[in-house]
Amino acid sequence: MKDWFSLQPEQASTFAADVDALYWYLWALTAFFFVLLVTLLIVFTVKYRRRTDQDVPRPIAGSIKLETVWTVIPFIISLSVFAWAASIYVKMVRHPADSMDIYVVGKQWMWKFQHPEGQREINELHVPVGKKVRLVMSTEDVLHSMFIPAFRVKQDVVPGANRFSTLWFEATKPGKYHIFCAEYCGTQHSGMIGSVYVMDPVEYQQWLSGGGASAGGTMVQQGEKVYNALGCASCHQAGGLGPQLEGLFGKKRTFTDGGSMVADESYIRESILNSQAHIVAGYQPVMPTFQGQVSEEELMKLVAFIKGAANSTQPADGAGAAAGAGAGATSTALPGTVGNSNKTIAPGQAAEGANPVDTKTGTETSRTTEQASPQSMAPKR
Ligand code: HEC
Ligand SMILES: [Cu+2]
Repeated sequence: MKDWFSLQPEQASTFAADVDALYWYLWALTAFFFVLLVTLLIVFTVKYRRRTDQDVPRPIAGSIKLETVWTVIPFIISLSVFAWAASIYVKMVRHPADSMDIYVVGKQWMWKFQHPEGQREINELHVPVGKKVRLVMSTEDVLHSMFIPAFRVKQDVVPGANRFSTLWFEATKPGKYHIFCAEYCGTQHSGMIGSVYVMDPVEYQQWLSGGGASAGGTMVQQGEKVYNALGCASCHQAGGLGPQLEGLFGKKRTFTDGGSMVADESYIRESILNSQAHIVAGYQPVMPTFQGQVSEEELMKLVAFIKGAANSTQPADGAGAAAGAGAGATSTALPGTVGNSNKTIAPGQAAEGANPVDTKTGTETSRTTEQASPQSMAPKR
């Protein structure tokens, strides 16, 4: 692509070619009809112009055949646009099961990213090439919209919602691409920009394990700290008032009102913020709401923790093979955890620790936090 001029951003994801083809199809259709209509307009204007004062047009009686043709053909053309667009849309909204999840919080005026391994970034997002990446997003304040033109993806992030906004892509080309906020969100909206760095997988692993950005431990470990600090385990342990959360993620839940739902990130979010919205069958509506007590980032960590408890068998979100040593360190530290039920939650996740040093730091901090936190020391049954 020429650097000095291009009609479109670079094509850097698996969606890009599809979206562009549809775009050019629309463009070609529009151009074709524009030329056709303008040509006919000019030709007819000349051909049927009034030549003398006595000219009187022939009466037109109408033609079923002609009217059918000019109704059916545009109808079929419109449907072709619909069918094509819908097929691309479905591909975009149906999330692959084997994606690597990155958590995103929008805020006036920045994008905050957190990787499962714990690394945090602001206005910069590093992702590996050729891997399906899913962004699980929410906002701390107003409406924002995540827009990555080179990937042809855009998704609003709505405040006060019970759901996370999600978006996925698979980058196809290493490089640096723009991130925009595509929803006017205040005076510095235009400054809410950033870059995606698409890296070779090996480089990405190096980036992940390098630097102290992940000193707080993996998201699962950080989530466990929040979980303990808020005293969730007091109800959600074996024999507690609430259901045990191991294996919850991805399971179908049945509610007292007869409804049901598959437990995804948004369900866990809703369970925490709006606990009375769906009461799990067989339980009392005693869970308090944690609205206002957890930040968006803490909420995401909790979700990662609960989610991690479900699918220790899932691909470890892009974590490198370097996890081996980290796993050992983590599981030895875990029995110190206060909530009994957590013991089973965490080890499966230990494999996600990308680097032994960070993992160790994480668990050490984790232990201190637990001891320091009055709630987590609250009497357990
Ligand atoms: C006072 C006890 C209590 C506390 C504290 C509590 N919960 Fe709950 N929780 C419950 C009960 C009871 C249910 C089942 C009824 C319902 O759906 O509200 C539940 C349901 C849930 C569910 C849905 C579980 C399922 O099987 O579908 C999730 C997720 C959850 N809680 C997470 C949390 C988190 C995270 C915390 C800490 C921030 C927490 N809970 C704190 C009692 C509690
Ligand atoms: Cu914004």
